[in-house]
Amino acid sequence: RILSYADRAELPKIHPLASKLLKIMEEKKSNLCVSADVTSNKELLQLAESLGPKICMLKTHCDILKVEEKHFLLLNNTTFSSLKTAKQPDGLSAVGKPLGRGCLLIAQMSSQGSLATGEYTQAVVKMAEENSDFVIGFICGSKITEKPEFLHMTPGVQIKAGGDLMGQQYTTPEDVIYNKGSDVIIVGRGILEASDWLEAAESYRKSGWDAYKRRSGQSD
Ligand code: UP6
Repeated sequence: RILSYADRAELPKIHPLASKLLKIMEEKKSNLCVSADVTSNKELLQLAESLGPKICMLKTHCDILKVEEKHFLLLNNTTFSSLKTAKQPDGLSAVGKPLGRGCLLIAQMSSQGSLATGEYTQAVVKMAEENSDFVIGFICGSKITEKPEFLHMTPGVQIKAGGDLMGQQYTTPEDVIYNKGSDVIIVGRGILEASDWLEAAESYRKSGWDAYKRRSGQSD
């Protein structure tokens, strides 16, 4: 039997942020991260407010936000990536750790023809293992390390498998969590393009959670 999210939250070597996320997942019965790819701050706040109860994490794309109503520009200062980070993620860690932050490394991508495969992916896993006091996991398509301290988070998820015109490839929550052994599904348009956000989020939450229960051999 595999370790539950709750078990993993208590691992002796777990990063506090990973532990926090795993506990949230267990408490809210949600392994759903919504990708808030919206361009208005109002919509972003609405999303957070309405879908908050269904999600374990909200992923933002602050650089696409247009703050138009009040007539000012938005300067998106992503503290970590704006620092000198030649020796990633060592440089990040020095700044992020004291702030209680953690980082996810992109190990694989969901887009067609992605070059983030094979040796690159392996090098990323190694980098994570060597920096486990700061790296909490990966953006990836499937489980890439057996170390239960690391979180696997997967984009390119829709209830119906398929793709878009820009090369995005979709697999289902069931496939990602049950077959590929990932921990979190990252869903954007599957929810944002639905007529009812809340209903869509609930259906993704349920699929993701059911798949996790099935994987971990628990029935509820
Ligand atoms: N994302 C991917 N694939 C990756 C990494 N990141 O799709 O390999 C991001 C996208 C988008 C979200 O930039 O913000 O995850 C997926 O959105 P979607 O569900 O609407 O395709």
